[in-house]
Amino acid sequence: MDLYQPISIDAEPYEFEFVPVRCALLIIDMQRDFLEPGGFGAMLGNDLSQLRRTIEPNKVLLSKWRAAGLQVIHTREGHRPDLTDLPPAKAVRGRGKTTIGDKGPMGRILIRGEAGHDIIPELYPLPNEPIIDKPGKGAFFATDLHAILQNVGIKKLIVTGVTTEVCVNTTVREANDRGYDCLVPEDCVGSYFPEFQEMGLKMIKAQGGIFGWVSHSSKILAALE
Ligand code: TIU
Repeated sequence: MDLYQPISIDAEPYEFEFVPVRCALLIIDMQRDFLEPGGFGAMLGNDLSQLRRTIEPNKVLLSKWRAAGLQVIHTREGHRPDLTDLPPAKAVRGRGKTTIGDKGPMGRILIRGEAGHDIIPELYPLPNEPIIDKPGKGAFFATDLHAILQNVGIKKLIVTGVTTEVCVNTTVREANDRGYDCLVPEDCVGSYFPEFQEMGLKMIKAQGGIFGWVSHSSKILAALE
């Protein structure tokens, strides 16, 4: 297939069109701290299995996207070891006994350089794939993501990762306001809460695609054949 020609895939609320070389796969926060026991997600009392089902479809999509030679970008939520980029409000939110920066089974919770902060081995970035370290929920806040997308000529995003209603939704909304069209494959995003998974996706595609499009990774894979 010609990666410079527009392709169209089935999506809601209507078909999503993109030129492959102008579209990046943006994988949000597939970190051990969210997907493995002992991390931030578990510390908040969440059921990790709801997120782990996204690993396999992300793996397949990532491998296909890489094989086509297309742009991949990863994000990680986390903070500097000295915590100077951690808003005090975020540090105390939830009134938990353990908080961001405290020692957990995978090192200091959500701190850059610690084992738990890193991306799960199944989706580990290649050296040529930018990793955006973000202190917030949205991937554009206090990062160079927008500059990178502009520099490499990206106009549209396929956004996957965790969690659907938190970092994925925040990032899609930020991207939408900056002029990017976003497609979210529903099997590649996960929430700890099934009702938020459903509503998080509905909110994106409602009102004619107010924030973006929703589809399934099988549609993207088929289009790349
Ligand atoms: N707690 C929760 O659902 N999510 C986060 O804290 N971060 C992301 O979504 N990555």
